[in-house]
Amino acid sequence: MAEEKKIDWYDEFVNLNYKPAKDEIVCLFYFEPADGMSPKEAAGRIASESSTGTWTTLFTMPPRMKKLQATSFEIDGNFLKVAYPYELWEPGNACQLMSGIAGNIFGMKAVKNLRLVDATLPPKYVKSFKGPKFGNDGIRKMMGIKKRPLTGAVPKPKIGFSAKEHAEIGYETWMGGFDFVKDDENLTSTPFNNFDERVKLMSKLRDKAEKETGETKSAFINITAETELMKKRAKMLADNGWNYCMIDVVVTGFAGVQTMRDYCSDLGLAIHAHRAMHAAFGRNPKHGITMQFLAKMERMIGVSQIHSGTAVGKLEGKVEEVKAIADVLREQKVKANGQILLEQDWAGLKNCFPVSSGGLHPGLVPDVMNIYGNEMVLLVSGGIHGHPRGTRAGAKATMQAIEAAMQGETLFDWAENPKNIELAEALKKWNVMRPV
Ligand code: CAP
Ligand code: MG
Repeated sequence: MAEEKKIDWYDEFVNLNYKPAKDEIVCLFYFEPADGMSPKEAAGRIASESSTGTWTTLFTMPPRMKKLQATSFEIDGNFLKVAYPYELWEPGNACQLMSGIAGNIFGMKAVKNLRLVDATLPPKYVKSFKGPKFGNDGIRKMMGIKKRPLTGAVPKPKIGFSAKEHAEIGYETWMGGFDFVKDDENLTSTPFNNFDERVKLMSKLRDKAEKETGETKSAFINITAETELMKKRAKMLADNGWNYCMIDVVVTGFAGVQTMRDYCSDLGLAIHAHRAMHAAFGRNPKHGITMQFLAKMERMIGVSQIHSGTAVGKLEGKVEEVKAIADVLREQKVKANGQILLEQDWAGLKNCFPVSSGGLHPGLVPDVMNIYGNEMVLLVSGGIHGHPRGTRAGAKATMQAIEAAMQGETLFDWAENPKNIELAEALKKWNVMRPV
């Protein structure tokens, strides 16, 4: 019987002795081969389908194509490393990178599960992106906040207030000592809270709060929409003296964020990146894309801060993952960390802030600061508006909890001082409970 013609060539994409070149992109995947598929066969298919290959050998194969092939070069249990030649990638194009290393491969029958954990992006690739406009030092300078975490809150319930009610809650939040008032992720422009009206009223009350406190006050007003409309809304914010905007970066996509990074930077606007929808692909520990990799992409594109989890609040995210995300966002040289992070040299790209939010209240402030330190944006929303004496007292209680943590005092000792009555009242209601 004639020898069966070889129809697939996946094995050509596996070389366990391969040493990646310095300028290759190296990806770390968690993978589970399909039943009957060996790890090597699955690894070959992952490298092939995410670079030059397809399921069959081809009639023509110009020899130069070999140089563009990805190589699966390390298999360690369910973890796989794949190296991609630099020439495969269009500098500055985040979408193309994702279509390559996070595209078809998730749907291959060759794997039962696949998760893109992290990637080492070579300096010359990283430098083809602009990164954050201001960096954390620049943001601190802009807001006049030297050391402590930056603070903010969303009016709650998260949607339904009129623009006037929204702005009044914002004023109370600022007067309680917070720096920012944040729109919720699902608030853009609605009949009951029109964007233009909200900007006008928030601008007026921001000026009032700044005059009365002598502090710089700002807001993450949500411009999320189709890109042309985002530009129009960003312009309106800049025209009204704002220094930030907010974008739901997962739903607007990498192309939208890349466009808005340049447009907002030209207007002097920092971008607060909400990550709504990330858990659709980030939550399953066996399949999808990790938050630490999404955070890497968003810093490279150039947001000024992005939600990174609390570990102690109401939403998913373990302490070690939260710390890994914070490292990706803040450090210049990120160390490899087991099967959670690969090393990353940021080639001088400015850093950005992790944003801890979700189910937080004054009683959890020390836990969150133990995880993040001070270099973060702390959002406490329900945890101030639910204070027994309302928003302003809730913000004060949170500021008192931050002060206690920075002084190395316990909250309960700190709350004994009558000037910290708001903290005492918050602890009476929530103590240190962790909501689920
Ligand atoms: C938090 C929040 C944020 C979540 C997002 C909310 O409100 O405004 O959107 O923090 O999650 O809508 O739940 P609370 P993450 O402070 O009242 O919980 O930060 O994990 O992306
Ligand atoms: Mg929200």
